[in-house]
Amino acid sequence: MKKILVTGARGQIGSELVTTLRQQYGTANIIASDIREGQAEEGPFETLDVTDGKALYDAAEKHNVDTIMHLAALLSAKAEANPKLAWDLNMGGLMNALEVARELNLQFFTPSSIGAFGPTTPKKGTPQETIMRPTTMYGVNKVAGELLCDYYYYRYGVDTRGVRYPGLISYETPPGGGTTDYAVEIYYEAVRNRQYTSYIDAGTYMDMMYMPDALQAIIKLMEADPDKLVYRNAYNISSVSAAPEDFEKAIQKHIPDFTLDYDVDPVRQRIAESWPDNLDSTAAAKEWGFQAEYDLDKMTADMLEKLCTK
Ligand code: AKB
Repeated sequence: MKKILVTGARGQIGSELVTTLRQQYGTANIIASDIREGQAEEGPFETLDVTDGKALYDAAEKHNVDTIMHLAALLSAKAEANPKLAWDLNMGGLMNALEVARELNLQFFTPSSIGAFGPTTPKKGTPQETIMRPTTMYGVNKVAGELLCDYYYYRYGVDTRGVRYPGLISYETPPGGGTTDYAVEIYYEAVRNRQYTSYIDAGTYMDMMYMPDALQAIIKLMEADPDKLVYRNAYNISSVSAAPEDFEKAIQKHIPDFTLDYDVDPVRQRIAESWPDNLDSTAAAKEWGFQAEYDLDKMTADMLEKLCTK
């Protein structure tokens, strides 16, 4: 039976990942941790700042975990507003978590992102291996993070694994400080006000994914046969490539009077334009069977139904 410490457990991915892992492996075996205080009555919880390496080590040792899923990080727009903090948290936290994995011989997962790519990367069908010259602090952190995880695998044999996440869409916990957040807000506002003003311009394509597919990807990758993993730390995964007007049309199938207009934020628009339109996820499919279940229409139907009954 697995025993897993999840950092950043109160964030968008973490909050749903902990629930899914607890269903799969048992509540007592999943230790949620976050710098924000949590609800210990829902299962084991540690208040934890990942920039404190000793506290991270103590939590992992105390609960005798065999795996760390390290999610604590600043997203792209927040990182752009505070690059020094982003470096300290995203790189310092990752280094601390990898050190704990090395010292305690733990399996390790951390997400990379479409943000690891930059404006010189091929935009369509972005290959698994290609030019990676990001122009954001978040992207610099993600590329360096991928390489650092590779290093811990080659140098120390730590079983590091990871995926490059697209923008993630969910109805439980809203994201905070990302460039792709509009694709979550649009659903909330469609249900609340039947209107949304997008800070990302029409015609700007990015990869997006529904949370159930994102969570299944982690579980599948972590359970995959290690001998099959060539690109163990940074698999391209994708399911939906969409621009704001694609969400508009998909939502209008359920809410015909929904309207979308634009008030473009230059910072997040610049970040979005530097990212790919859609990634090629052939390696993930071949090496560990990645397959998304949700396309734009299926995701939209589920999101709107869940938000309407929330
Ligand atoms: C962000 O927009 O910063 C994230 C990401 C794509 O990594 N959602």
